[in-house]
This record gives sequence, structure tokens and C-alpha cells, in this order.
Amino acid sequence: MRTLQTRFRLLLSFLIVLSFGLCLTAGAVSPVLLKEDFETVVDGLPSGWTLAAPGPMGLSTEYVFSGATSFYMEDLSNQSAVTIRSFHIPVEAGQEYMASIWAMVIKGNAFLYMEFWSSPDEPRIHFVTDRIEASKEWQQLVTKEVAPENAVSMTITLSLIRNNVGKTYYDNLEVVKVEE
Ligand SMILES: [Ca+2]
Ligand SMILES: [Ca+2]
Repeated sequence: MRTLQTRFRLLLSFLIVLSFGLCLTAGAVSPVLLKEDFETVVDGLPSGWTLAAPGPMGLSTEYVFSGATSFYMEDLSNQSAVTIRSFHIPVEAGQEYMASIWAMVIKGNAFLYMEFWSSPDEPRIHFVTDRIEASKEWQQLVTKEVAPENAVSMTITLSLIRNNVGKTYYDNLEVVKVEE
């Protein structure tokens, strides 16, 4: 009886170790650091995001890539931008990260920025961007970059920039750590 219990415990331990190992393996493929499907808002913005430059924006059911809603932003002036910024995501210097988002650009251009910070209170130290033009199809914006030396965090910014005028629907944002 005791032998049976011991065997059962051994088997259980083996299964626990195995499943833990599988979790680690699965995690190493593409650990998702941020996933935003733009299905809910808090004070008009995705949860934890801040308004960097105001303009008409909010959830929409008009064009949707995934789920029930997307997030539209409208830029009415070539003298100002309309911009929202994610919360700070901790990063390791020297590690590569990738951000992707889908966009339906009705007019003008849509931008995705990946920004790196040495401190949330200091100006950003580096950024990369991707841009797409208006079309009648959903297109994917992608940025990929190695976190520079001194970088401690990263933010994702969705912006319709100053000299742009237009309207964009954003959906399905994903930020991952790139593993070799
Ligand atoms: Ca959605
Ligand atoms: Ca503008």
C-alpha cells in the first residue's frame, strides 16, 4: 500500500514538473507582455493608458478586427496630434521586443510607436515607429527593437501625428519579448 502511495506521489511530482516545464517552454516562445483588444475603457481610455494629446476617440463597433469593438481616433487638425500612451512595461536592456497592432485607416496615416525610457519621469531615450496609409483593409503595424542600454521600461503609443489629418480604427495590440 505504502509502495503504491509512493509511486502515486512520484507520478504526481513527475506530472507537476512536466507541466511546469511545458509552461516554461510555452512561455519562451512568445511571452506576451501586453495584450489590448480594445473591448473596454476606463475614463474613455484603455485601462492604464494616458491621454498624451486629446481628440475625438473611443470604442467603436463600426470596424472591428477582433472581439466586439475597436478603438477609433480622429485627427481633425494639421496643427496638433491625437495620441494615447500605454502604461510602462518593464524591459531588460539588450533584450529584443516586438509590438504589433491592426489598423483600419479611413483617412490620413496611422502610427505605432515603441518608446524606451530610463525613467518614467525623464524624456524617452529612444523610439521606433511604423506607419501605414489609408486603405479599405485592415493592415498590421509592427515595430521590433532591442531595448537600449539604460532602458528600464517601454511604452506603446498610438498617434495621429501633428501634420496628419485623418481617422483610424485600432484593434488587437500585442507586445511580446522576442526569444531566439
Ligand atoms: Ca477588439
Ligand atoms: Ca494632426
